[in-house]
Amino acid sequence: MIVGLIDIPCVPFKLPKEFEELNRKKCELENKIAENEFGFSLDGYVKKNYSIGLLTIAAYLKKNSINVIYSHYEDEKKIENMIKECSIIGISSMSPFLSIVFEIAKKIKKQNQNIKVVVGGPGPTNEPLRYLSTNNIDVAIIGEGEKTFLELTKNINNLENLKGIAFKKNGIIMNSPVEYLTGDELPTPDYSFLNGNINDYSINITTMRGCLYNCSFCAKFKGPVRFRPINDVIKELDYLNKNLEKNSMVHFSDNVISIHKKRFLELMCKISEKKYHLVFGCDVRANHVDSEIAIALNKANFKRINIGVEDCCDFVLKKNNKGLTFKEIKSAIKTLKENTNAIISAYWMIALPGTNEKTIQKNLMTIKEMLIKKEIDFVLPSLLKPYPGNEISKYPEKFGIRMKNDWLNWLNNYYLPMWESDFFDQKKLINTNKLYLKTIVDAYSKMAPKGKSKISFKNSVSI
Ligand code: B12
Ligand code: SF4
Repeated sequence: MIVGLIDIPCVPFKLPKEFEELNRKKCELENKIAENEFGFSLDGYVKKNYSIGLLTIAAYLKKNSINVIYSHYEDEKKIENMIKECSIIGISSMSPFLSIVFEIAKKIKKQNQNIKVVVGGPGPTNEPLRYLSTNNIDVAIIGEGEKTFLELTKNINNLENLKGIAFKKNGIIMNSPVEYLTGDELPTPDYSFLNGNINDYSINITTMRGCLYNCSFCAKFKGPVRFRPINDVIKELDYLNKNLEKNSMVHFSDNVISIHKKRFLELMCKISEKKYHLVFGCDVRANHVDSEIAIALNKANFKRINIGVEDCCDFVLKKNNKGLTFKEIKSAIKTLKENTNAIISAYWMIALPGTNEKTIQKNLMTIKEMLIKKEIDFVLPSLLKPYPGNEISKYPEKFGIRMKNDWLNWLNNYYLPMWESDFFDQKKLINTNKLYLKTIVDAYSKMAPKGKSKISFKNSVSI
């Protein structure tokens, strides 16, 4: 049997002129600051993307002797070939890409009605019925896909007993939840499936799955916390070090990389010993940062560390279940600044529930002040989006939010906010988003050296 896998990791967005200009400026200034003050370029973040989960599924199927054809959604030739060769085709989808999945599924079924079309990823996991609303999709996989997809290939005509799927049979049947892989079973992505040169891709890796927290705006990967064996992670890094050019950026996208401190320190120690020619980035959570952790990150050559700040007002953080105060987050940032040579960036949410005119002004002032005093290097703003799977999308009334747009139409209007509230209409959301971007760009302009950045940031957006 040959199985096809189609990846939709990222879709190029076209922004309205004013947003595009602000984003371009922001990215160029960030790069100039990175080059000037930290001696390295951010180009590792503006390359092609891939879905980590689809590469681990490909690896798992291959290990279990299933032949796999893997393709990016835009590679029409490869997909044509896939439709000729495969009896099952899986498509990976985040919620914003629903319309692309519908198109691909239609194309497959038009050419061969007998191919079973299966969808997985954060979109189908959180809204399986939505995906099954078209007759062109046969099965939605809910949650972790490796075990379920392998079982599906063996039981495609007998779906009743498969865990972790939804499918149609005289109505829609939702089976019992998936059985999760153990940490030791978590596969290493098989990079040989990527089209072309691995150096053309932004490399994101994960060393764990799951998260113990429940921030209102995050549609995190569901399931218990599990850790990949350190030796597997090191083998993956050995492979990347062998195949990536010197100084390539590898970003650890773990939900909470240092949640298990002893294991984290062991991993960092092994990475330091290896003396890779790569540079690393990661995301951290403030209550899992201390000086020992920061020193270990620095020793292991982590040059970019992103931390979730989200908002500087404690009541907003509380309302959104962040589980931390701004003082605690600021103290973690100070620890990172004092103990590393990395660029420290703050994820900052715009328009979280609880926001009012006063909190907007307070956030803008805090951002400006922290950037100018160099307490933080970059701010990564993100307008709230009720992605299916996060608490806000599950309980919009509790958070005072009304959905205004549908994910099916989102790609054409993606700069339009998906929601409104008593305080924010859509216009105010767009203007507030712009105000944050302008404040950040103004502060960067005061800090960045003059002259042009080496990189063109045409495709990089922050919305
Ligand atoms: C790393 C990451 C990225 C990377 C890599 C994406 C990837 N798919 O691997 C990049 C940078 C490309 C990315 C981009 C975006 N991301 Co992102 N990303 C993440 C992050 C931090 C980790 C994802 C991850 O590695 N999970 C681990 C792997 C193993 O899981 P997985 O990929 O989901 O795959 C498993 C299952 O989903 C399933 N599965 C997946 N695909 C398929 C397909 C089939 C056929 C089957 C059977 C199963 C299956 O099986 C896999 C293995 O078990 C999460 C947040 C988080 N904390 O989880 C957000 C997250 C996934 N991203 C999200 C979003 C929305 C985006 C964007 C679309 C928007 C944005 N944030 O700007 C952009 C794309 C922008 C654009 N211009 O197109 C949302 C998705 C929400 C949703 N309901 O869809 C998340 C949850 C963050 C959030 N805001 O809440 N992202
Ligand atoms: S934002 Fe981070 S800590 Fe919060 S739920 Fe998501 S992954 Fe977990």
